[in-house]
Amino acid sequence: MVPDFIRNKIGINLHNKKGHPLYNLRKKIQDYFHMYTFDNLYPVVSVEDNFDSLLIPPDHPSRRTSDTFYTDDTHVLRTHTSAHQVNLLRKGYRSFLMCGDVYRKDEIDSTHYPVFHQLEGLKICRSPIMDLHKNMEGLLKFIMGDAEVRKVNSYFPFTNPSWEYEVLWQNRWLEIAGCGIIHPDILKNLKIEGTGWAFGIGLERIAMVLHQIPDIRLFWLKDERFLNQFKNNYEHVIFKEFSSHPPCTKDISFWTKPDFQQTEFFSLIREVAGDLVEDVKNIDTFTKGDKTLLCFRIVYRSMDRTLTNEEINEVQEKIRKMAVKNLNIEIR
Ligand code: FA5
Ligand code: MG
Repeated sequence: MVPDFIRNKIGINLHNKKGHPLYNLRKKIQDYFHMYTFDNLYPVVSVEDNFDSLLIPPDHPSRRTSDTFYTDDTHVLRTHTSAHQVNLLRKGYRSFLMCGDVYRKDEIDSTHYPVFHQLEGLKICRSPIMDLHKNMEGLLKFIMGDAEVRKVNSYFPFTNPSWEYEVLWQNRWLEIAGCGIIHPDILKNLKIEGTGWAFGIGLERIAMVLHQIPDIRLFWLKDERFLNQFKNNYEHVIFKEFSSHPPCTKDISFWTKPDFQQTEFFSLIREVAGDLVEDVKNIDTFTKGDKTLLCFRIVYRSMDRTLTNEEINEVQEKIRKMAVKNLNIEIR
């Protein structure tokens, strides 16, 4: 089910906190679109809303318990704001924005966090392909100025065609938004005539590029040294590092069976280590028969103090024990 570390994030709503960089950013996006914004939709939604209504097939990997937090058999913590598309269309809305916290079992590194925020837009209109790209390009210029962005072909079950926008950041392309033309079957099921577009933006990713924020965990800090930097004149703020503490690195190796799901292991690490973990990488893989030996390198670093080796050994030991108990693995 849902670990406390995740459950405790429900209701925090960083996107609604005045002066927070995610709030500032979503206001700026609202200024561009002038569309009504739903910003208080509850993040526990039905499997039907999150997946079925969006034509996501029954065997799609994103539905697995290793990727999605289920609160019971028929409900999940929404994995994207798209979960509300069909209900809002059914209620008669034809052009709107939605903004909210979304939840996924995902990688652990500086640009991935199990809770993040999306801003989604949807519009029923004619010539949606032209209108979509005019809006996406206009929006990205409006919020990111001269940052280098590119559009690549992509795939989502609920849009066709689909694209992703990426931005050049620290010498690599970082995904910032998915978008496309609403799948005709979605509109047909709702008996809506016409065409339209939809997009979903990752707010943290854009804010990181805008303010040069190096780690996605920083958004969750209640530290005034973080928050005060964005309170006034946030637009051109370049984040100033206020504390930098040394990392502590530990490796863990274990034998897995074919049922092993990496995201499940990452989620367990977050549950035990919380925000102390900065990065996890699979650094070695060795297969023998139906067993695979995996080695992961875990980088721990606190954002507000120096960690002791003893403290991290304890955390590491807890991860080891819990992994043995819950994941059908064998420590080497
Ligand atoms: C979606 O979630 C689609 N619902 C977007 C969409 C909406 C497509 C409407 C078409 C129509 P995706 O899984 O790519 O797509 O996520 C969208 C954005 O969320 C990504 O581009 C990225 O900026 C951000 N994102 C994804 N995973 C994470 C994560 N773990 N941490 C932070 N940001 C993330
Ligand atoms: Mg994507």
